[in-house]
Amino acid sequence: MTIERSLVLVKPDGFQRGLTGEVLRRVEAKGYALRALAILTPTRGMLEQHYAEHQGKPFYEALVEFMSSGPVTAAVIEGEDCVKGFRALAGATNPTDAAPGTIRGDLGRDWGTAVQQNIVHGSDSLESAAREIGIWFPQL
Ligand code: D4T
Repeated sequence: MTIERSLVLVKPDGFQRGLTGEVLRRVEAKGYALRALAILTPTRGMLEQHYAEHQGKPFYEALVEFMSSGPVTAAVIEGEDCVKGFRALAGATNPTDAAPGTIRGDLGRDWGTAVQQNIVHGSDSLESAAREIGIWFPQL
């Protein structure tokens, strides 16, 4: 097992609700290390790169608008199998379906918005993690 890195975002809804500390607490309590941390409001260009796979989907414009609506906390986390491990901590994409015990299951809900506001993002593969860390932390 090699040590992995993953990109975690506390999205604008989570940031605005003051949940950054709770998300980072869960990451650290799980045993993953924080390797980089930043608060920033992403540009449209960053989000177009980050969400390139979703371009053209019905929720794409609402997603980019939502993600650029305010500050986010971006983190690089590290640990064995942490890409899969953080996805498990985050829970299902739809917070209504997300299991209790997960970040989205415990802290998220459907707010009736055009795009799901589901508090966190976590890279979905090692390849995505490397690509996304390059977008959010080009200095690393
Ligand atoms: P992210 O990428 O933000 O960690 O979320 P997921 O990996 O769990 O989900 P995703 O990439 O498939 O979707 C990105 C983002 O778009 C929202 N979304 C997604 C939505 O509002 N409606 C949808 O039908 C889908 C598939 C939620 C997360």
